[in-house]
Amino acid sequence: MSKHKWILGVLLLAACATPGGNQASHRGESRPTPEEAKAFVARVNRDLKELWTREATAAWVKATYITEDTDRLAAWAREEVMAYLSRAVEESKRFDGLELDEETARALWLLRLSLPVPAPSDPEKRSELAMVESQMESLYGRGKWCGPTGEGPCRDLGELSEVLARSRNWDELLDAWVGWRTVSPPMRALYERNVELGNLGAREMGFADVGELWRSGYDMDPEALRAEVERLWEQVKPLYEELHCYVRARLQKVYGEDRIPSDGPIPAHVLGNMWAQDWSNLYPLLEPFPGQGDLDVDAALVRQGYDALRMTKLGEQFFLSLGFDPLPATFWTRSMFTQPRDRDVVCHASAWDLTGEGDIRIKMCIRPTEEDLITIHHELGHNFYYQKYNHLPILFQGGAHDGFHEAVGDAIALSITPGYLKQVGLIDHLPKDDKGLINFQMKMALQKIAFLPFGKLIDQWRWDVFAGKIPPERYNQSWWELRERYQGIASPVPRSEEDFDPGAKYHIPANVPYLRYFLAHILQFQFHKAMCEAAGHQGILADCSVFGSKEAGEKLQAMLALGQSRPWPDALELLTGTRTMDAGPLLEYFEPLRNWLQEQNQGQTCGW
Ligand code: X8Z
Ligand code: ZN
Repeated sequence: MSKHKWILGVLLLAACATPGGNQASHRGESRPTPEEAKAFVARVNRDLKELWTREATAAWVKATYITEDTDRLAAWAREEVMAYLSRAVEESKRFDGLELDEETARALWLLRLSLPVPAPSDPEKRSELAMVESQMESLYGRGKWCGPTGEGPCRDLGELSEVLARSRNWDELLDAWVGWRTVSPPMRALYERNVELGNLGAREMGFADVGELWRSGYDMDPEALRAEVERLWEQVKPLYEELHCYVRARLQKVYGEDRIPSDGPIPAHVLGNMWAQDWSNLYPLLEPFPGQGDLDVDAALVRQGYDALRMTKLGEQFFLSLGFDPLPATFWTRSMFTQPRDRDVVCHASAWDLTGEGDIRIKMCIRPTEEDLITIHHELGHNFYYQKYNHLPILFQGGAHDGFHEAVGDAIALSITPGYLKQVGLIDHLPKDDKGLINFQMKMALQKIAFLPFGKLIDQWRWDVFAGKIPPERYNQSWWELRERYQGIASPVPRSEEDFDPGAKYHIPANVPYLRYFLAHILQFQFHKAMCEAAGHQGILADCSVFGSKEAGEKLQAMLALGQSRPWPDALELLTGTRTMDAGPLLEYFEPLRNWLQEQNQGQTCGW
């Protein structure tokens, strides 16, 4: 984009403040035409591409170098986008009720959904919201626990997560768990304001509140979406309960009956992860058949001297084997692969598309672990999705719905089977029999099944917060009620409204909707099954790796290339032949483990 063109764009915006530029019809002097609507959309697509590039550039610099100054720069750039969108949506209302072609109507609808937390049109409030958002994310990114006296040594989230992952010492775990949660109380007041201001913005966009805006991005009535989520949850809940039952009994053997109850929730700090959302770090404690098949990828990565770049190359290789185009040279020079030693950054992994035309990157603090290798595949899934839909107008550049975007890399990572790991030399020999399969499935279930209730409850909490059903004075209490109800876990120490535990999870201060991950955990098994069929895989789903299958790659790419230009069932149908989300393939995948778990749990009191 030329600088000259950009300045012109800004001047135009400032001068007439009408993205459509057609003042006459705005005043109602003549009824707008479908052609005008089309021209309006074309104009908005052009403007947004520039504005989003500006915003993403500032956001990138801030996320990779947090200071008060980059906070401000990012907030200003965001403010401009917010201001533009408020005006554009207001203007687009003149096309309401007009008979429009499908594409134009869809683009106008997507325009209203394009900011997760839209700003009120009042300039002061808008600027306040932009700053509130920027500050919350920075508080998270900068967060450290310096011990009870505050004198250090200080540890960041990466270091504290390492304790949660590897330590089996109750008090050490507790210290890291409670310590990280000292980072979030200062976010509480900001979050309250975020809710108030966001809701004002959402109402201007025509939604009851921010939660309704979020539920409106699924090509169905927002209430129907709620029901859809419940339906999917009911499909998978029995499997989660079996896993919970087995894990609790085994943890009781490690930590004792006085610490792990037989029939109550599991303390949240002993599950191997800061939020108890992924339990795979407990695998060494829980391995069903010890020594049957060596799945220690962590050790292999270290032994073979894998660094961040080589791990990322391995990820890219998988996509290339499916026929995807390589990542651009700038991906390798502009991404942030490791944690810098000299400054604060937002380490939470993310994938970026800065320009909508090829400047794609990842930002991660990669360590040589299997968990990070899988996350790399997750992030690359976003990048390859960007590449596939970059040809579309910017308003159509997005996942079929946001769960699709999150599911692509995960679906690929489901092909990281013991067979594939052997092929790339990350394990020595294949587990031979059913025992090896159960071991592998346990590891997968600790990632995928353990996640499901967490994936669901985060936005259940936020939907109710935005709707005012959970007022600030019950933020923390209601958070723990949901954690207990869905995950069957409990805080290991008493909590109060002095705390703000939701803020200790990245997506809350960063305002990233979370339902997408729940849906992705269902969808990825649908994608996997469809790709395995295309690849001609014979045998059980858990054994399938589509590595090297151009047929699987072609089907996947056809779906990705639609971006969000069509309702998501059209996209899903292209790959899977079905138009509904369904946990059937997930249940099929875990069938062997489920039978095994049922046997193990016989005679146990499950539930909490
Ligand atoms: O946030 C992420 C990705 C970036 S989109 C690393 N995930 C969720 C989380 O970490 O909580 C992936 C799984 C769920
Ligand atoms: Zn993601």
